[in-house]
Amino acid sequence: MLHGQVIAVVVPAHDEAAHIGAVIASMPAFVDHILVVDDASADATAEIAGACGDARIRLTRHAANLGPGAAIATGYRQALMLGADYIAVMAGDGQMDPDDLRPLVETAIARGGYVKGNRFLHPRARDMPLWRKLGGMAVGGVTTMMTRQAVSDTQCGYTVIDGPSCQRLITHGIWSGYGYPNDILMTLDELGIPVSEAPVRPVFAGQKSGITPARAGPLFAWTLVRLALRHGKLFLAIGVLAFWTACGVKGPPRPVFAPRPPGAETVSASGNAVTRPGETTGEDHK
Ligand SMILES: Nc1nc2c(ncn2[C@@H]2O[C@H](COP(=O)(O)OP(=O)(O)O)[C@@H](O)[C@H]2O)c(=O)[nH]1
Ligand SMILES: [Mg+2]
Repeated sequence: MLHGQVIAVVVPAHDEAAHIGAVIASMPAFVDHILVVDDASADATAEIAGACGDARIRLTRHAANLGPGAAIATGYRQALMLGADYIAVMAGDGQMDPDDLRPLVETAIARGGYVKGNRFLHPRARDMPLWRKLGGMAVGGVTTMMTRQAVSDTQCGYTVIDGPSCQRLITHGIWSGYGYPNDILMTLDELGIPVSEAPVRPVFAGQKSGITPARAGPLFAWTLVRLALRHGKLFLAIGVLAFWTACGVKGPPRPVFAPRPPGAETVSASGNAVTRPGETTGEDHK
């Protein structure tokens, strides 16, 4: 607990066997629940998480790979069922400094709503690869145009949300693929939920991302078009599409609105037990 509040941390993880153990081991003592969501990893991510012996862990396995947004949504639903007052997201790849969690949560307690980490505001901002920084700023600029929120590091996944706001966000729905940070910001704007920022240290220590420089341009252009359409901003969608076409980019890189198949989640009891893909424990966490 922190300042009398129940704190949960959602840890989305896909093929993070190399990092997940360290992420769990570094979780601050004030965290009450660690909700690891294994997004159908092909490696030993779930086994390592399940074997680390931390009583705060609750491990969920998606039977199919649904994307980082869907993994976060699964964790959010569980955190709400556990009665968390504040829910953070900390990636399973070790790119989020656990020392930044406390100030993020305290900002959420002070201001309410949604708090987003901002790597550009941190003294170590120069540690970010240039293409990530410039690409992130460009996408942030467009997202800010689509919302009334001046958030500069829109692609940072290190966040905290208060329980009631999380309930409203989940009821509205979260985009399953890589556009989820932008989708969440636009949904929060529509719901009138306040967004604040707090500096977080950028960590780039050789972790692999699903976003490569070659994939980033078409992925973000397509994401922004779909986002604009989803949130009723047709003219912006046409503008982005025109720009994208003018740049000679062909075809979307992958579908982003992955449906959630029935029975896609399997949930273990808290502790070390790990369910196999396709098996269930009989608990209904949807
Ligand atoms: N690449 C990828 N990551 C996923 C997926 N589902 C959950 N994740 C987790 O989501 C987090 C963020 O993904 P990552 O590729 O590192 O995004 P980035 O840090 O913004 O480049 C990581 O902890 C991943 O393990 C998925 O389908 N693909
Ligand atoms: Mg990452």
